[in-house]
Amino acid sequence: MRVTSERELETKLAEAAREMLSSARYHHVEGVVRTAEDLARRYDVDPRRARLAAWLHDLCKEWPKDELRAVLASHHDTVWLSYSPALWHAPCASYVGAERFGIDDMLVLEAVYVHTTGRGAMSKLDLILWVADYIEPGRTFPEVHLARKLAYVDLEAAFYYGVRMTLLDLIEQGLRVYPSMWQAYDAYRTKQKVIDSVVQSS
Ligand code: DGI
Ligand code: FE
Ligand code: FE
Repeated sequence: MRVTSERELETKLAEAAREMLSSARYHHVEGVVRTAEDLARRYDVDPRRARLAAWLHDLCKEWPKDELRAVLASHHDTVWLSYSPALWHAPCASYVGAERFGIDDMLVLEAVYVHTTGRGAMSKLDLILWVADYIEPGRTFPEVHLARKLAYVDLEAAFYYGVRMTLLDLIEQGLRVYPSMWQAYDAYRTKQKVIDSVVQSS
């Protein structure tokens, strides 16, 4: 059943994000919405889908661990619990999007589900959300300029660059890596040559 129009749904998600998130995090989400929409237009993906996924992606980011654990347990999706709690908000937001907001678009729900770790075979929408999350205007880490450039040259290369940087960080900190992030690294590592050529030409 179609509970609300698409515009109403977007308004509801934006309101929920404002209620559930700190203002800094809400600002980040707004940046992801704008960036995801822009990338969607550039790469011929439905911009409304990109906006919905972006509004939803961090909705559970500031929830208490117990609530996140309960959502995962109620979906028998407990493999996450042996990895860092920093990852749990992604699958939780996907479940909350379906249950509380009636979203039944699997492309949107899956993009939100994989927005932190990535996976071996990323859909175009998965890539757009992941990369928009990495390069939105509020991100200030030193490599973000190259990542932004890559995003408009080759979306998969930008994704690979972000995954590689994140992995290097995790390894340096001695943290556990979620398996689908390794799969993403493996699947997209041939994109290194695109990164090299963009670096050489700049
Ligand atoms: O929610 P955001 O801060 O906007 O961004 P995010 O959902 O991409 O990342 C959340 C954090 O999760 C980020 O600090 C990096 C970390 N992370 C990503 N993949 C893994 C991970 N942490 C661990 N321990 N293992 C992972 O595989
Ligand atoms: Fe996130
Ligand atoms: Fe985010």
